[in-house]
Amino acid sequence: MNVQTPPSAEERVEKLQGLGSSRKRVEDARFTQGKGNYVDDIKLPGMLFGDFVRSPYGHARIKSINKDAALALPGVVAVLTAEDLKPLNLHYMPTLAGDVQAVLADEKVLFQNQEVAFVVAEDRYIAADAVDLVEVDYEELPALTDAFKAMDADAPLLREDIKDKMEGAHGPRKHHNHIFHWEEGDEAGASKALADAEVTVEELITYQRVHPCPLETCGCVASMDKINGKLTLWGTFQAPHAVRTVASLITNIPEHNIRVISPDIGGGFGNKVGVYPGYICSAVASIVTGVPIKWVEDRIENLTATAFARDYHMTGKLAATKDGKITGLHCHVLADHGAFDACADPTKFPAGFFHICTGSYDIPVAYVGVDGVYTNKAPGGVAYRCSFRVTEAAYMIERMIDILALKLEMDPVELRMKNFIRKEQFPYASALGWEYDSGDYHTAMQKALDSVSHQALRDEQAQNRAAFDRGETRKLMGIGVAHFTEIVGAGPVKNCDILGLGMFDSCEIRIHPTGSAIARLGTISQGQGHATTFAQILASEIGIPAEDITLEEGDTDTAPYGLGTYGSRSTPVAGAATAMAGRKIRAKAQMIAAYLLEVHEDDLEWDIDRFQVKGNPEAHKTMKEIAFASYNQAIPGLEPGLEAVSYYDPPNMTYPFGAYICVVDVDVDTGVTDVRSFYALDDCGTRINPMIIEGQVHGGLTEALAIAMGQDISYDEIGNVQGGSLMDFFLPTAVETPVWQTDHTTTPSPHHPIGAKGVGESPNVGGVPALSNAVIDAFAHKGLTHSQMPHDHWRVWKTAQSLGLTG
Ligand code: MCN
Ligand code: CUM
Repeated sequence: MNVQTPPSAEERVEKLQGLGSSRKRVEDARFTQGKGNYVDDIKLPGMLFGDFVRSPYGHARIKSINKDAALALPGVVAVLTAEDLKPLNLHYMPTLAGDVQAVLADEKVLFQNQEVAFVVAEDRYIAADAVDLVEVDYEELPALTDAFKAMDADAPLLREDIKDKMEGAHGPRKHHNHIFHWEEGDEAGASKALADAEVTVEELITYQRVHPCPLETCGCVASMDKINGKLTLWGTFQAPHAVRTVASLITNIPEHNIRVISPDIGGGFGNKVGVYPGYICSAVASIVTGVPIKWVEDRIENLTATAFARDYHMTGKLAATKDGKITGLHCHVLADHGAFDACADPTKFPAGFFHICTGSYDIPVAYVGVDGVYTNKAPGGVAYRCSFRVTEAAYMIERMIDILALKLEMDPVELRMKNFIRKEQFPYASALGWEYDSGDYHTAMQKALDSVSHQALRDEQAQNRAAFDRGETRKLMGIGVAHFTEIVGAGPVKNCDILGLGMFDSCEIRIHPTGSAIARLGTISQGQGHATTFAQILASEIGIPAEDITLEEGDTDTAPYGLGTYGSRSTPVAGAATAMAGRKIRAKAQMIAAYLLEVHEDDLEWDIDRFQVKGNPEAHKTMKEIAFASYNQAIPGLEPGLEAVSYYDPPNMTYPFGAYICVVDVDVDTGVTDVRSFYALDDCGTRINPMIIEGQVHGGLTEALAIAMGQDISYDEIGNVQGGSLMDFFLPTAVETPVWQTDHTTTPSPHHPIGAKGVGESPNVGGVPALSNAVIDAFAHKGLTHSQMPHDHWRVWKTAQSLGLTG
């Protein structure tokens, strides 16, 4: 007889591929074989194509538009201008920041490549040809591209449409180019700390305008079915449900008649949070023509007209004692929002979570004030692994700490260690109003220092500097340290909403009779691997192997309402909803098991993938057996089936953190900076899938390298955008990318059901200051306190030259 031994506990755990397993990405079989289904893969019968006529000017009045030649081209179906949208009241659309944005330019253009007319044609080539045939007569106006001049008395009036609007979303407007003033903290207290301080430092720290530049550009297919009145919208949406609600509000199509689908998305990085004119124009064109319309941007359109990132001018001031105890922080930000305030922040926070800028430090008093201004640049603002402006906040404080260390002649690590929030201070109430959930910064920093042999590096640097001075080398070594504190997982509904929609998230689970399952979430993966990792959370909660769980996101007709994926919120919020919905399944499963085993529920205990009778593990029912019973037995007092849904409103955000150390070698004669090594320790609480986390960190660090070392979307005085194509905009390849060394500590979140914190944006938050600090540190002994990013070869060479170091 063949007696099979039952699988051991370890084997059963292994089979689940639950929490902590480096399960391979289930998405990749599709992606690596060209079987993804992106927006541009959607082809519907009779589909037409849209393309935009865009402004060549940064600021100009539109005197006339002549469509005749374009309409005469065979294959052209329509040319829409603002005049056509006005009767529908759709020539402006609401932005996520309480402003309005022109869908098609109304009398004026306000940034280069702004949408002026929408051509609809039988194929995209005809549409492109017709774009060239639309004649627009412009009268050029003086452009405003320097945010520091936006509120000058003689600054040009940009937004004529709101010139009489005295109130911004957050208080009175001070000037016709002023958007908002927003502040947090104790200004008098911070000023007093500075006035009383033994040592102070001050610096203007600019985080340049950059762009997330996802591989797939933005696009959509709009299909209005005139027979049943249903509008279906496939698009590059990071928040499909919110798009559905906004679409219903602005078109008056009832929400149940709108179906929004985010298919596979080829990278979002925040670029796909906003609503763009292309979506509206495609929907309008489809409603009017009754046929499907596709619109997909090209690379230049994406880089120059969709959500940019950063463009923050931050004046930081730190007060400290002579021995390096920080006593206060004061920061003012001039925020360049471009021509329309289309910043995608939770509505109450026009500067996002910038007020996490006290960072990892126990700073007794702090103040931030932010003024947003209009300029003749593309709108947007929050994108690019930013955690709602945490990137800017971390950059400011981590640069200021290095500047203070220099003034105090103290090692920047020692200064950090001295001011870190201590482990026993958590939960920690920051001076700017946040409650940090958990952290152990000293342990993380020490592990980082030991891993890279920090002291040996400093010794080597001292030798390098001496050798440089003796003329034996032309390279300077720089060591950059950063310790960041992130804030991710918006939520709580009481603090965070988008246009009134509270930022909860959701998961709905349905167990099938044979013991497999489908889970649907309100979030949407853009490459983060949700289908892999959220099944893992569930596997550990309900004892069904991850491979037997289908995960679905992005279709508003089937997924429960959620606020989408950005701000690294999926794990903190939808991940929590997944665990909670799983627990509801388990609670019902327990009742079923009790009935089947003829015991009281309290006599059962959960064990990996089953309920067993306490003290008698042989008497058990596996989740698979319970699933079948739920469909097959009439259990008194219970409905058939096994389903659950959770809408999760997190009690707080999560505060991941990390310690990064970077070593660079700068060639002073060429400005070429070689990243010799980069060590990144991340603590994101309980780790669901270590391999996916590592992938997230590698991607985020590569984007940090891109920003710190080369990316820049700048404008000349007349409003021409520079860096608007990949000829000028730096996108690192494997050639420029160094080897990333990753590490971790694990400090669970006390309020998240499985203790997990987000991680998707952390490497960008910490990576940029570490790289920037390293480059500046290379010159610190020659008197350099700060230099402007990006640290491209030219700028670094100019720095060397200004310090008298070039040959
Ligand atoms: N994860 C984990 N354990 C944790 C935390 C996260 O295993 N403790 C896993 C998650 O389960 C998920 C991934 O790591 O599979 C990222 O999770 P999370 O930090 O919750 O972030 P989101 O899923 O909400 O993704 C958003 C975040 C943002 S805001 C940007 S911007 C960014 C980023 O993700 N855009 C990306 N990483 C990206 N990665 C890819 N490939 N493409 C993008 O567009
Ligand atoms: Cu701020 S970029 Mo991400 O939040 O999608």
